[in-house]
Amino acid sequence: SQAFVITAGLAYLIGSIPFSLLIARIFGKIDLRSHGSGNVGATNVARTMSAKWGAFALLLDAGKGMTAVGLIPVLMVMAPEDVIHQKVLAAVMAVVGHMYSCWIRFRGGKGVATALGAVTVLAPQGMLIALVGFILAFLATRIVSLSSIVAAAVFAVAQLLIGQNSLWKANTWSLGVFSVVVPALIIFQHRSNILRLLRGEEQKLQLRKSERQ
Ligand code: NKO
Repeated sequence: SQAFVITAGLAYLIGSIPFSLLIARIFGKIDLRSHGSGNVGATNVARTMSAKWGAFALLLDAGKGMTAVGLIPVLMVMAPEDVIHQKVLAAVMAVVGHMYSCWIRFRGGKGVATALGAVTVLAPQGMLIALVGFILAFLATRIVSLSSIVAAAVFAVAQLLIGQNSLWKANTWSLGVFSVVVPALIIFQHRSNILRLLRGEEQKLQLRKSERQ
């Protein structure tokens, strides 16, 4: 009903704040969209500024996901049986807001950090398994995009196997849908990375020297 609409709108607005773009503009005096990969995400901040600023961007973008899932249900109180659906809606809309931000012509980032924040609150077991997937893929390849794609896929599989959070339980059908749809969106946002990966042109993460900030 109305509360779901307000939840969706608030979560979208939280997700739409382009923190990476703002950090690069304010502290790096660059337009992230024309530097490095051109992506408005934490990885590109690390690549074009420094690891420190990249970590800051990751923290703020993850914070959007955590805030949407953690705070909106406190502001917009719903019937207990609806709260899980409200949290799932908030999580999806924060990720969508990040990917299709109204402040930057409905463009945006790839949703990894925002989803990470959201699932830290919403599905911590699945998050931890996905994080292991990310770390192993990154240690093996040093390619962030590939590691993000692996983490998204691992999250979907883990969530469906975890069972109590799965499609098979009627009371959490929304979380089951989320666990497939959000990884699919994340992988779709990596389509240019996937083309580069297939051509063998995707670069390993190289950080600038920190004295360049
Ligand atoms: O510039 O195209 P690029 O090389 O920047 O960037 C590709 C990159 C875009 O994403 C980001 C955010 C980076 C976050 C890195 C830490 C992620 C640890 C994530 C593990 C769990 C993810 C769970 C997803 C649940 C659906 O890919």
